Amino acid sequence: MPLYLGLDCSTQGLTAIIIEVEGDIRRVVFNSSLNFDRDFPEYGTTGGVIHGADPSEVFASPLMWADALDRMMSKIAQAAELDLDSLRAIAGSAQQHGSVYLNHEAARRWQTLDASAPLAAQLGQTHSRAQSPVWMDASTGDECRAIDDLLGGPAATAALTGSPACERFTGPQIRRFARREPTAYAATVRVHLISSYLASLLAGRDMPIEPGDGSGMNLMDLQHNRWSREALAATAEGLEQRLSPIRPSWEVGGTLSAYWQRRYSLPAAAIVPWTGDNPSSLVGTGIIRGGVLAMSLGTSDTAFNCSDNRSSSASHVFRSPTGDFMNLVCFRNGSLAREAVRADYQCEWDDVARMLEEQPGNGGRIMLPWLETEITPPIAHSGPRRFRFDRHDAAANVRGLIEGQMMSLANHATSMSPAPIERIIATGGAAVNRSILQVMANVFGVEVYRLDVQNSAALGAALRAYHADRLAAGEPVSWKTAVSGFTEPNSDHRVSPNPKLVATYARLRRDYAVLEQLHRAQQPIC
Ligand code: XUL
Repeated sequence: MPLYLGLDCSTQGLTAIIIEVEGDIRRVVFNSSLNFDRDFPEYGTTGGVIHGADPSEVFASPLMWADALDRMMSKIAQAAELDLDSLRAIAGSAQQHGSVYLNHEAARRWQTLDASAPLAAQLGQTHSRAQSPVWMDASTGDECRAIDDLLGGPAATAALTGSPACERFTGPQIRRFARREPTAYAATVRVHLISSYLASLLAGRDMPIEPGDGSGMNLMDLQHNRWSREALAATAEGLEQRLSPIRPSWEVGGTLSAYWQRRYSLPAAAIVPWTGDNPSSLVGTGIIRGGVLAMSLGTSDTAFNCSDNRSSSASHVFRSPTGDFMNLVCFRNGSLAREAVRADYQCEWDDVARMLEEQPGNGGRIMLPWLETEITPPIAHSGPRRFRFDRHDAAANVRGLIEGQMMSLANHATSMSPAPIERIIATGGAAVNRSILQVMANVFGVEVYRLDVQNSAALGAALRAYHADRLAAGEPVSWKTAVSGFTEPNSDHRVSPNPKLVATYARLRRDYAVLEQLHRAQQPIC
């Protein structure tokens, strides 16, 4: 039976999922994760990253990611249950936006690796920058302002690239490096995304950049899936020659290099371009058409959809690996805010559930839940705003926060979605909390499902590997066929709205929108 490997290199670890697909038989046959802090302590990371001298600088070592890839391939090779001769294709995803800087030695070294020796030890002297800035890096504010100014302002940058210049995006990272370390930039022959870097290590040569992850760089012309001359010029000199070409997501870009084939007795599997973790999750949650909204309840909360139209009210518009657009709104006040309120009022999750069920709608009391500065809407001054209650009422505060978050998500996600939202797929750590999903169902007025598979990005990668392999074999499958059997929501995990409460929240959502409008800061922040 053909096997397809999907890898996801997230901020905190590396996950591999292998699927087996033939006709109606579709199942996950391998699912394993490595954690950077626990399994690679020699890199000294916390949460998968290290902070620079300036705390706004956040990095990780590209060698750590290479090391993790090597160890994961070794785990896969040792999995007795897998017939790896049937491994047809490998795709992947990685945390978005981070950049890897390579010198002239890299491409030659990738071709001449010794299969009897570990990968990372052989990659010394191939990087022109030892540490890679990652998406949590916030040191590029000046660069963002400069790029926006050169492109005609944040709205013009967003119209061209899908997002205003954002601190965590790759273009501003490259600009800062080129200006602060011109000699090291001059020695850089290739700048990769983390995704395209890892794909290149598998193929043993430079792999292309894929439009889904390319749209997180402030460098790609989103409409045409090509490098934007203006954005390149606003970022750094000689940048185009340092970037791989942008190629379609579904186009096989290489084969597994001799190093991996010999080291782990693997076949010459096809290497499919890697994408970003968010676009990959879109496929891994089965969101390949409009009308379905994914809600990822994580450190921050993110709502995203797949649409043939780009939304003007999204925080970011990326390309979906299906070729459509992925509209995304990002809320900084997610799980950290929920945890902060829970800690403040010394509640367990059971207490939170009880409070939410006790008085849905909070008796008309509303909180604008901006414990931290907020991205959506742009709010520069932190601190929750309470209406008709104060900080002493624990239950009103707990309900106020979670209901406020859900009303904000609903109002903004609805204005981002051209098609009516028919159903929500909830993922992320807080999605295991049924009482939160119940508030979500009541506020949105639609059914909410939780997916069984935890790592939707790695699953999405495996599904993309399958889709690209069939296309290359001249037996293309539709995206619907590609995701079927893996991404159907489990009806045991369905949460249905209560019609009476839907009406209550519809009224409250209007009040919420008015209050939010009154408090919106003037200046957008990213
Ligand atoms: C998306 C973003 C994060 C990273 C890490 O724009 O910055 O979601 O992809 O997961």
